[in-house]
Amino acid sequence: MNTSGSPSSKGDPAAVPHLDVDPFSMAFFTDPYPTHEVLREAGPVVHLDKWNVYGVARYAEVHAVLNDPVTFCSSRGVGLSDFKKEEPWRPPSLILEADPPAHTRTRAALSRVLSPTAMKQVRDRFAAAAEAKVTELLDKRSFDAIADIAEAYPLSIFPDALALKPEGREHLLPYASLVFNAFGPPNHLRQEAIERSAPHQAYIAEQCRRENLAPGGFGACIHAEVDEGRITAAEAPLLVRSLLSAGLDTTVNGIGAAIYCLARFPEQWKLLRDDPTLARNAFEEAVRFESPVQTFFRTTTRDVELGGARIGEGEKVLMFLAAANRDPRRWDNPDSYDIHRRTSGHVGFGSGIHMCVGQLVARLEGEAMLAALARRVAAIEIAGEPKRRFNNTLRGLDSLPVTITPA
Ligand code: 4IA
Repeated sequence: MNTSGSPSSKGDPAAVPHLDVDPFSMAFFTDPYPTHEVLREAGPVVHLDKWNVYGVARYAEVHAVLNDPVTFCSSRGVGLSDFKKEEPWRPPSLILEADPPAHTRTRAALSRVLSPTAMKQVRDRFAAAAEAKVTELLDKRSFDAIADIAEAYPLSIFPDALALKPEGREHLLPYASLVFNAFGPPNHLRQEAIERSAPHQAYIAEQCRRENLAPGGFGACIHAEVDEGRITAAEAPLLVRSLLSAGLDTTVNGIGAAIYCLARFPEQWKLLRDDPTLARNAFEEAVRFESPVQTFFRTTTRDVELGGARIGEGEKVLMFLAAANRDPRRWDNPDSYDIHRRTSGHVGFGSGIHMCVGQLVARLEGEAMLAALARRVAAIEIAGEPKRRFNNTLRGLDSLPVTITPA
């Protein structure tokens, strides 16, 4: 500390600006972008008094926190709640809410299950389902792009890719919505979701059991890791739970984001139509531009200096992935959706040891759907008022009425 009374010299920790913004309020969700700019411009590290947490919204600091998992740990939870001080609402995830060395083994198991080799097994099915969906929608012409594409397409392939039983699948999206609301503070979104959670939790726990996962699916593949001695029989159901928690609502909002972008920016739609091989990058750019997973926390394991600011041990640090993905310090024209952009380095899938283990599945779904649309649809027009869906972590729409024209 500077105890001499002289002006702070280089090397002294900088004062951290205290802000009274609530990044979990409905006003913020409605239009987060002006506040993202306030957060980035206030300094490399800010303090959010409303929830008594630090925040980082610039690319450099978000990237730095994600890539120092020893100092900024996950095992105390990646939501506001500190598992060292509060009982988690469900048993912690063995991958998301774990640190090395425990994390390393569970991560390796899910990486094998969701590997490039595993993608070859599902690729043709994902593509055929996207084609079938587009055929059905070309017949309808006017529909809701959220319910009828962003939700319907992943629901038509992902539960089957896991080889879940057909019964009870209506619990999948409500359970995921609960998981993502639960990372937030104890606002009405979190509290109401947890109050109504019992039937969804019961469904999920049951489907995670080995006998409820048909051979050949991702679920059975996770349980097969037990036979290889790489995870224990007790760990397997919880790792299946991770896929059920993180594998559906994320791609729903990713695909929803891509369609919303392509409907709003017709010149980008035209570029995709002219070259459908751009589908994969158009999806990736939508993940950067909309950042379906908006925020995540870490917890400090020691006193640390970050961006010139001092943060004590045991503090929660909120990472604004969406603000980092539009930081003008890192991106040219950050607020433009540009399907030709070099998207690599975006933090929409995170970064470092926890970077999305399902990213190949997500990209495969996004690419398959956008490529099928690009080949067979001439135009996507917004045909009614888009309605936002409010969630403490996920950004996306509840409804997007569109009309499509056949190619
Ligand atoms: C889990 C960050 C988000 C995509 C996520 C949510 C839940 C889990 C993992 C990741 O339950 O393991």
